[in-house]
Amino acid sequence: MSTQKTILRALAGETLPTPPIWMMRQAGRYLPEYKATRAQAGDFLSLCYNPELAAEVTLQPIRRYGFDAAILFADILLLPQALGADLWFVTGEGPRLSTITSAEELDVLKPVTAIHDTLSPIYETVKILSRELPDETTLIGFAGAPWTVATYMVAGKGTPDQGPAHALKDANKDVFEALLDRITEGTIDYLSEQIKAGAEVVKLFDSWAGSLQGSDFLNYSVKPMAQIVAALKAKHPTTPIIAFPRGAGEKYVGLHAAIGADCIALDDGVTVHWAAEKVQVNGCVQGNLKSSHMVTGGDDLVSETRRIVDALSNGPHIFNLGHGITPDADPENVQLMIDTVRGN
Ligand code: 1CP
Repeated sequence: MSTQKTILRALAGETLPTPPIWMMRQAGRYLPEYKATRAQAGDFLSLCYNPELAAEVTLQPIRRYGFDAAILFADILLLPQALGADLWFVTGEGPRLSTITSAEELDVLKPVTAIHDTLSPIYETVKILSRELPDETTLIGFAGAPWTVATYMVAGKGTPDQGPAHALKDANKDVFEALLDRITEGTIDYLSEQIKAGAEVVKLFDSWAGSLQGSDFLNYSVKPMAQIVAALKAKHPTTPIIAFPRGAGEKYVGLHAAIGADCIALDDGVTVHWAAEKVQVNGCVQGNLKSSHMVTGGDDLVSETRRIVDALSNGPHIFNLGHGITPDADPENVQLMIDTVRGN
């Protein structure tokens, strides 16, 4: 039997009797111990840039639940900050950034080589984690995909329809594409440093891919992710990559090859049997359970979890939610999900 970590085996294409499991946003506000450490740090960004405390909150869900993977505690908006955007969080509302909507504003950004000045504490967190994680736990690094990061850099905040980024793309394509290129280049260097520091897998979050249609989806979601994957594979050929084009719908078909990813993460908008037939046939998949089950729990949680495990049991599968767990989730429901997956 292979001694390799279960997540790495699934990512290499192995079908396992029990899928390994981790959870998007597994370190977060649904956990009392997270809230305590965040209070100690002062605020969210201070927590992200404090390697000891960021490692601590990364480890909390591993200690509590024994997930098969830990995901580095950081945020996709740290790269824009490292590129020179102002970033702050408004309590109860979310992130705010200075906006980029013109060539002049784009010119103010720093060169990609400068990002490590800001991001070096993140690499330190990765180093601490690779020392402190249990032997069987895989360490996942991450970044936002260029389109999703651009939606925040253009609008200066989260938006329901990513309207400002679409407007810039349609009105000033050159500036929009130059911004995407800058983020793409920065993401390659950022993830490469995470891998050098000890990340064993990296994940690209394209949380807003679903608002791109037709050739825009190919040009602005798939293509930049494929560029990042190709550059990382050239430098780190053995590091598996997970891509999460949330909201891709029928466009999920063929993405393993189009992006070059070892695993495609599924949101909860696709039917699991459809995904088994159309997406998992091309490689490892992860995700699909509705995050709301972590709030409501009970028999529905158990039956939905079993349904996903069964439907994806004939190919490589990592169990996960279709999106991040929410602050109102009950930590006991997370345990129930894990017990159901592991058949305890
Ligand atoms: O108040 C708090 O403590 C902050 C809440 C929070 C947390 C816990 C934010 C603010 N970010 C994070 C951590 C985080 N973000 C992780 C850590 C690791 C883990 O999963 O445990 C990760 C992977 C992310 C990724 C992230 N940040 C994404 C992509 C995934 C997704 O959820 O779609 C996005 C879009 C962000 C931006 C962001 N950061 C925080 C918030 C509230 C948001 C969304 C803002 C919005 O669109 O309005």
